[in-house]
Amino acid sequence: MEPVMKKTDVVRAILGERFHMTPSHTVGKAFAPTNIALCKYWGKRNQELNLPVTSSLSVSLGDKGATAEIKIHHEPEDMIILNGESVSSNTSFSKKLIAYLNLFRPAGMRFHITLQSNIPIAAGLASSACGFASIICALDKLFDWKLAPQQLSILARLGSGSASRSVWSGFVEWHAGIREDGMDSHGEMIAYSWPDLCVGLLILNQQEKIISSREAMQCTVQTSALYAAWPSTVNRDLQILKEAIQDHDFHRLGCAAESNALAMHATMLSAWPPIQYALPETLLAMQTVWALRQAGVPLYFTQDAGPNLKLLFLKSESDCVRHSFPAIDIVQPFICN
Ligand code: 2P0
Repeated sequence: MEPVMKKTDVVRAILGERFHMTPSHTVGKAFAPTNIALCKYWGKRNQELNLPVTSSLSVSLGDKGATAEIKIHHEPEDMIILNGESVSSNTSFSKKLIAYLNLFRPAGMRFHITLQSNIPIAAGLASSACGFASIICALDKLFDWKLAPQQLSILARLGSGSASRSVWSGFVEWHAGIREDGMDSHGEMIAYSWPDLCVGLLILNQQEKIISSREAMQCTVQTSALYAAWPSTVNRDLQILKEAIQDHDFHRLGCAAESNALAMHATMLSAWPPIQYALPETLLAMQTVWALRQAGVPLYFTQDAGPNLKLLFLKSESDCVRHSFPAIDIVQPFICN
């Protein structure tokens, strides 16, 4: 059955007359940070528009993310350069990107896109989130659309759900919304800073995902009996996280984030076929975190659709965390480098 509302309908509704504008500049360039969800987006109510079942909440990772540079390309095909290397148009990466650009290009126009990312692609570090967010922001500059951040967030969501949160730095809540056209499903910045907050990126395995998060969430929604409990888990965790952010209550923030991630993975374990992103090294790292916590170190983790962990702690614990996890890459989301 054809979806009622298509991506192109959303683009036309937001751009209006601007859809027919020719580029005002020779190049549009924008950076978007990657984001780590403290309360996860897991499950869609609309596959076409990437509309989520629940709201979610993330923290953007400062200067870790992607920079997109887009120009008009006077050739028959788009040219895509990823981290300095040209990418063939028949890879799944290019196909996804070209399908996204098709939503915005005036007839016959081709683009030259340079995407530079300073995070490992496909290592569960939300590379598609910052990729699509940087691309829509670069298109906005190229065409001089001057869209509002919430409109950019809606358009970024059409590429990848979590990209709707990468339009901002700091804490961001993505409101699930209730409308069928998704015009109320966008990110919103939570205007609280937390300079001492650290996110440690613990790359445990760089292999490609066993299953894409898109397929994994669909399988979970369709087959997991535990998924019925997910919306109420999210409601509880979102409330706690927002209060913890306001109060700078690190313990509450860490507990809610870790518990939310584990609850999401529990829904996957109870799906059929079962989905398990953790590897032995993931479980070992979790056990180290739990042992340190038992010993009094305020340290928590979150895990996305991959085997790697993101550790949450305050700056005062940095040395201790580095000692236990020498390979960790520590980011302070609220401190500019
Ligand atoms: C999140 N993830 O909130 C959750 C937690 C993975 C685990 O958003 O299908 O790449 O493109 O909307 O955004 C990854 O999902 O999925 C994700 P699509 P997306 O960060």
